[in-house]
Amino acid sequence: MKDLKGLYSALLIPFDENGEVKEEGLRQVIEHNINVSKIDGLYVNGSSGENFLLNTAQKKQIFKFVKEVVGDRVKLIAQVGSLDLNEAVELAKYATELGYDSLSAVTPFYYPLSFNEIKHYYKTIIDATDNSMILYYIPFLTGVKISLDQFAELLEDEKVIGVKYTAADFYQLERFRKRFPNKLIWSGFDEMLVQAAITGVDGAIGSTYNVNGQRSQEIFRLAKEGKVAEAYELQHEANDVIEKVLELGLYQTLKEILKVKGIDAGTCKKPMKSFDPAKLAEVEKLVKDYNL
Ligand code: SI3
Repeated sequence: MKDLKGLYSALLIPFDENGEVKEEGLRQVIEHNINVSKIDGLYVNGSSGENFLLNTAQKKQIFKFVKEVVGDRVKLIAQVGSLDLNEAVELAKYATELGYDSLSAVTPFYYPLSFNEIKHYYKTIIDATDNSMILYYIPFLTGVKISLDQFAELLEDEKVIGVKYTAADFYQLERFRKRFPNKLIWSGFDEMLVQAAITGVDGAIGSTYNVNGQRSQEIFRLAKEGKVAEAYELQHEANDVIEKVLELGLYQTLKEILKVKGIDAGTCKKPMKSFDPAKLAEVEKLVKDYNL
């Protein structure tokens, strides 16, 4: 199996006003990620891909198109988690046949499911293919919390190679690292990359790496080498960017940054609102000031 460590962009997807995928724009976003952001891989159909607003055909269209454009140039992880377990299985098979390096699935959300139900969900997806699985843990959006012992149960399956951990619980992260030294952890909060790197994660997956990849690679490298003060200098810069992006609207503003750089990053899928054009000058200033 490929070494899946490293920094991944949670791929942004350009949409037109009707909510259809703009394939030529997507090609440009992918090329920017590979050639300019210098990421190690792409996390496809995650939160940043507005996945939970898409129908099955669109999810498949994106998996297929991304693989065609990327080939084997960078690593590819397919997020297939869905409240419709049949859809999750269908997508898992589809992405595996396309050659995705690993699957990932968000914890099932909305309905308060028992841990046994969550286990069954993962087992069903995992058993459908021979691909590996990365748990996608993002409790602030899903409302689903998993204890260390419950993680241990999910990780018993050898095909579960690790977790994409989007939580700021650094105590649990430390306990996880100590207890499962052979499993992989990708940090999910770009604004806490230094802290995650010091805690021993193997990589990171995030939305802002689409536009701030090289600086983030440097943060990760410096923190891993123990050059914490230097890493923090760059994290401060990254967090200036992230703070502004969150203020103006996360995915809309990341797309707007790409547009300022000449990339047709489209708009967000409704009901997400579009970028407010009155704020364009603020984005242009951000790109200039932080050399994005
Ligand atoms: O596509 C994805 O699944 C993600 O990008 C998850 C990732 O953890 C991002 N979280 C969300 C909700 O978008 C972060 O990269 C996040 O955008 C960033 O840290 C800014 O808060």
